[in-house]
Amino acid sequence: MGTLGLKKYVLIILVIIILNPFIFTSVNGQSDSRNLKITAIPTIGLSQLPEINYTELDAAWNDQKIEMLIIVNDSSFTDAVTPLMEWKNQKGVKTIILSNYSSYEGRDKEEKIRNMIKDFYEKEKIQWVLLAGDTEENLIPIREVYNPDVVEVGGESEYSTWDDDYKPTDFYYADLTGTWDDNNNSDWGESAEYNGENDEISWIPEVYVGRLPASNPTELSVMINKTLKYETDPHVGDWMNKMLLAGGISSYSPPEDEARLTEYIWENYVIDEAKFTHLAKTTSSFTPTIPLSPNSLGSLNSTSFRDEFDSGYSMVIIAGHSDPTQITDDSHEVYYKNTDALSSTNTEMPSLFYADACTTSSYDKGDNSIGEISITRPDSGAIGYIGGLRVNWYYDDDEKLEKLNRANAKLFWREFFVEKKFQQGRALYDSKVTYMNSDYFVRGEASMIQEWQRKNVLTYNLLGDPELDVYTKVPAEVPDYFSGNIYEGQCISFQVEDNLGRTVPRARIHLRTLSGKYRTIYADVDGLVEFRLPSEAYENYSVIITGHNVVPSYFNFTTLPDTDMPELNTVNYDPINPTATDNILFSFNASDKHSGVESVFLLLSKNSFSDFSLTRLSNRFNENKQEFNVTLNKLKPGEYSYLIITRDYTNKTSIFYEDIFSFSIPKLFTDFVLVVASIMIIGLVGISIVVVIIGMKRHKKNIKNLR
Ligand SMILES: [Ca+2]
Ligand SMILES: [Ca+2]
Ligand SMILES: [Ca+2]
Ligand SMILES: [Ca+2]
Repeated sequence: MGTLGLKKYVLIILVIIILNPFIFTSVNGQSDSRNLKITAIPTIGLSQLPEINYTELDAAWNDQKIEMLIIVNDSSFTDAVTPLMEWKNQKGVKTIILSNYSSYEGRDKEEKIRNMIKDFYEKEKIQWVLLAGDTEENLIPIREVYNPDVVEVGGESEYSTWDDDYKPTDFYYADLTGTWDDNNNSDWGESAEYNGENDEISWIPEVYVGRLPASNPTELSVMINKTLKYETDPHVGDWMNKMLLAGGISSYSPPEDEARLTEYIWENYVIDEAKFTHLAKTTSSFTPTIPLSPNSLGSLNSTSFRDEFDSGYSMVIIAGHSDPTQITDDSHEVYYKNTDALSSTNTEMPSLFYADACTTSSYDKGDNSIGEISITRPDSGAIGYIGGLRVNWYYDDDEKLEKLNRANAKLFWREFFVEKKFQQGRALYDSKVTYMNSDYFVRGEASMIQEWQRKNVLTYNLLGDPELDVYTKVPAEVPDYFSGNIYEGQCISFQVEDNLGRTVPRARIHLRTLSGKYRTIYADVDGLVEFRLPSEAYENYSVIITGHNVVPSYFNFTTLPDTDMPELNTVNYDPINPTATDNILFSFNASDKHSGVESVFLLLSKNSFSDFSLTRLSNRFNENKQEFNVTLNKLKPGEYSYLIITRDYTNKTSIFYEDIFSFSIPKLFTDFVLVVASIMIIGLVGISIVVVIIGMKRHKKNIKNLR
């Protein structure tokens, strides 16, 4: 390994060297300029270096894409949703309100709205869609999909007089790549079985969808204000760290205990994150585990669920049977009614409410379902409600809790707690994908050609803001990561942990300037974030950090000018005596105290840089590495000199050169090698002939084997 401990003999931009070699000597106070090959360098100018391409960085700071759409029927709803849009924009989720669906193509309003969402999905970077209006009065209609599950199952039908063939779903607005009507017969979302060829649905959603089922602007304001208060000024209390789980009896014969599911969820997911209360009603074949305090086990009955719910829980699941207005089970005891929802007293403690049951969220059929009432309650009830619009399914003897309803519920809470997807829309839609990729499907027991599978994926929808972070703990502020000196063009990296030392997964770091820069960077699931500032000094930045269990935290800073020249600390190459058959590995350690190293250039020349090859090694915008390595192509024999240039993110350039920056590739001894080789070949042939001859003599019978 050739290692040179580099002293900074040369640190000056090349232009100066070119103009006057003596300046170098005086600037650096180096009387000893013996190593400089200044006269040999003049053909190199900095203009020959490729420029820093700031396009991507500039776009990130000046042209942030839209991330969220709030869709209203008409401008009479705009005022109601404006405060939420303003807050989303303030925290850095770039959001717009749309009502101009009628300017998009489509056979009906649903298709126009979806084409509008698609258009923004293709042009912008939208992840979140909030449908701000009820399905009735044709405000924001829901897509009716051809999904005759009850007909296929036989002997079953939808609740009441509801249609057995066509079922509503907002999944239509989330999957933007499926045709949804391949054969153009206005039977939407048909499976390949009915369509005759292709599944009309692509089952991977592109955006996360939620709905606020408001019938008028006043109702919408109520839900918007509840959402806004939850995000910006919540009632702080122990409720934020609590989950209520309730499992009833789906069947006495055979015994089907949903408490098996709710127990599985707390044992595997909840216990590491939150306190909980488990309410269970069971058959004799299942005895729930008694959890350790402060968690508790209680009996599920006609008052316990309602009373606990009203006492305040951030997260709630109940599993049983139901119709739109009451949740019950095979014992016919009623655990929760729409009238309970209408008088909920969990004031300023609204829950993410998951109802693993049929039809509780049939918001397209009037306004009296448990789901719709829970979400529309002012200040109480639900901040998010996930439930079925229609009948949905479970299988008996589902030991692994991997089928239909149980898997849907289990995987939702798994995404939420284990994958740390604390935004309710993300957890819901990602859990659907997880379900369809689960072992149950992989091993071929389930398929999306089955109408009951389609039904379960389509019918569980979200009422509420899909982007909202659900609390699992009392929130805390985060520390000021911008308190030290911050330089123009600097790459900033840190791990977001709140003031209690808790990691903030997917934390949102939003920065803006008065000059119009606006950028949001998301941390990864471990809270790690890395991004680069623009190369502009004396810019004043406002920062807001938000995220799961975070009190919105505000900071500001001003960028300092980069006054530090980029350094080259070491250069190595290997092998130290290279030959024409080697691929030389060059490695550099470069640094810059302020904006950081942008590129290291290696110039290699056989003629004192009259011409040279240029190798560029760069940092990406979101990295700040100091070690750079490159393996060169094989070099022809000759005497080589090399020169290294380091550049920082403010375009400051330093050049490093000494006359020991050279090596030689020895001339290939081609003739000699050939002669030797032919002698050897002759020798080998001779020997082998001898062997063969001898062998033939000795082993005539085995002659074939000798070949
Ligand atoms: Ca069709
Ligand atoms: Ca899709
Ligand atoms: Ca409704
Ligand atoms: Ca610098």
